Amino acid sequence: MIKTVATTPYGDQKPGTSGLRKKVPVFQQENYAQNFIQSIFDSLEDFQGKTLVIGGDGRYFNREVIQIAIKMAAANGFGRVLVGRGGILSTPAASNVIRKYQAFGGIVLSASHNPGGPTEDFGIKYNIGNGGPAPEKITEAIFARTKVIDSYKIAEAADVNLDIEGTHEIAGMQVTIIDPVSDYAALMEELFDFNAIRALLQNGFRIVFDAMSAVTGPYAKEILENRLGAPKGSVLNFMPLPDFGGHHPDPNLVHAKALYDQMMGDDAPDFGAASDGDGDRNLIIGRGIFVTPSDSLAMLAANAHLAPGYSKGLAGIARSMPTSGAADRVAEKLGIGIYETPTGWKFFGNLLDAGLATICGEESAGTGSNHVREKDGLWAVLLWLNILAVRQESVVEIARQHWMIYGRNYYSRHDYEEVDSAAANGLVTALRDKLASLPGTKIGDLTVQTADDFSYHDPVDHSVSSNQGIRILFEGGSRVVYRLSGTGTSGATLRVYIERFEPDAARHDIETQEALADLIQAAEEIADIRQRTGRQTPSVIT
Ligand code: G16
Repeated sequence: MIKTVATTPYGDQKPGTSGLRKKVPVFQQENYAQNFIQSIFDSLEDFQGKTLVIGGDGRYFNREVIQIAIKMAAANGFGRVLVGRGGILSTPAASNVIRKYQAFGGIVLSASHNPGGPTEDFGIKYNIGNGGPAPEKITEAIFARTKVIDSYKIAEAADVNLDIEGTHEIAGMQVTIIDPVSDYAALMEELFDFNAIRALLQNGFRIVFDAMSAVTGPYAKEILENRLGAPKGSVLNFMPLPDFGGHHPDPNLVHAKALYDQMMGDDAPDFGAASDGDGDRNLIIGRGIFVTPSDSLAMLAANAHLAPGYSKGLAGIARSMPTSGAADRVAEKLGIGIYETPTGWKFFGNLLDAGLATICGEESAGTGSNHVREKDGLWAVLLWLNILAVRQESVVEIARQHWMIYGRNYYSRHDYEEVDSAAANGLVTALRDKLASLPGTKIGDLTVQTADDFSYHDPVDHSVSSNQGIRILFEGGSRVVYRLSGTGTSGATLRVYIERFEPDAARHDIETQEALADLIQAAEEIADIRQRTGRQTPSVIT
């Protein structure tokens, strides 16, 4: 039986950088999730009888929304839904399932690296048939629909048992519960030389992977321990928990500090890594060295040909604007294209589909390739391991040689979290207002060369995305970028990205904050951060 339920719109369902993210109690309001899901379906065309993929990162409220989404998909005319067992699908695995089974699209339930639990974060994101996040044209249509929606359709049926693989029927629609891991693990085996990695691990190379009680646990156990033979216990916190064990599943130096300390300590393993809530981010730490995400992108791109899946070379590299220019130097040396996009993985989709880029990456701990249309945490770990297995050198040796060849981009991001929204918007407006007057300004030894608000012209569909971040470029190539996060769920988060290029190998050993000290000071002076935000220091430095 299909029911049409009357509803009234909510005014705050605007998708951010990556879908709609709100606190759980917001999502628990009457019809809140239903309104958004119906608005997604109302913004799509020609999906009758087709397949929809549904899965999430296992966080609190995941199972409830999955049941709602299944019943609404049936009522709206989908022919089949594929759901990960236990409601689990990591974001890259969901992307793979959409592509492999030629689904019409997918609903991914996650708030990524944000905490989970009854008062923490939840999210809903729609992915299109290429497996990637919906482009702005669709997210804007969804938002427009949420503002006027007056009813939704749902099948009246019992809940589906999500924990047993098999096929059921709801209102004429097939519901198939699939193993969330096997398709993804098979794809990784195609891309990487598992024999070489297995041999590396058998020869005493020690790894530790922290799944942060989030979605990558089952994937990492199967791939790293079962298939590649890493000793049991190499994967930590491998049970996905609805509240991530009370932790913040963000693989950065603050929230994965225990891993960092272990990797910097005596008797550290050779390689440490972590992934986030939904499995698309990665943290890479070699013994005694943290590899910044921007450097990791550049190093992976420079060495990708050592893995079977990339042995023919790369078509191009894409990075988000705030990501450091380290990858640009690799692209230049390889003689391939480099693309600079706004923050948000959705902007890479067109470049990947058009075959312009093979590898993409972001400063926000995301790296991925054309194997799916999402960033992919375990993929980055496996590509690193494949490179390490072939080169037979340590992470620190590979990093040092890389800097020697290409120079080093010192890089840091300073986040001011949960700042008053009006104050944060005021800071950005004031910056925008003075952009034209900044060139030529001297701050200490630095001189502003150019200043603008980044606008992206998509080379494939020619769409334009404006106001994507304020860039201050100094003479000599150093840079400060300011933007407001599009993924936070309370107040505003100001991100300040600071970068200095250092070609001289004799100066590659400076502590990062020290190497950037004058730029950090300039960033403060230009934007008046302390006074406008009331914060003396950033809440997170990565
Ligand atoms: C999402 C996006 C990324 C973006 C990141 C941070 O990642 O997919 O492209 O870099 O948010 O965005 P912001 O700086 O606006 O907070 P995730 O891992 O949260 O899905």
